[in-house]
Amino acid sequence: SPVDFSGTWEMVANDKWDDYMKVLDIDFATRKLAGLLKIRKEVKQDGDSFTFKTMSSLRNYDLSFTVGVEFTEHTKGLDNRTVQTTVRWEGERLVCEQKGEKPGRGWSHWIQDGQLHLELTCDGVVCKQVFKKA
Ligand code: VL7
Repeated sequence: SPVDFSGTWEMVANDKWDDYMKVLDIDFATRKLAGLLKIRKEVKQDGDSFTFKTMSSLRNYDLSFTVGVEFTEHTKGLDNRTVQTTVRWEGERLVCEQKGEKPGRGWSHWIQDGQLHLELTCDGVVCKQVFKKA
């Protein structure tokens, strides 16, 4: 792929974050704390191999995967569910499907105007996050 997601990214926008957490059954107190977070991503890309580190003062979440290879993801420290995850290229977008208890769950990443965009989707809710290069 000609796209390179590598780098350290700082959140500049987070739309429908509370709705997304609600649909994942995150409790009120945790949602209020999570709503205050400045989330950062550290992304390492080597061909089709990726490591995403999502970091905040409340929780960190690490995910490594290879495009096209299904794996079992445990969303440890988040909603603590187990999903069957596959990430694919759709053009220059990285599109993830997380099959499990929650319908229509997944995410999509792309680069636009030098910023990292992320849509987190679950059961009809779409949370939109934007990150600038640190
Ligand atoms: C991961 C969180 C709400 C619990 C704490 C919030 C801590 C920081 O899947 C994700 O990223 C992908 C794509 O970049 C790579 O793994 C997003 C955050 C979803 C859902 C759960 C609220 C408590 C946020 C870790």
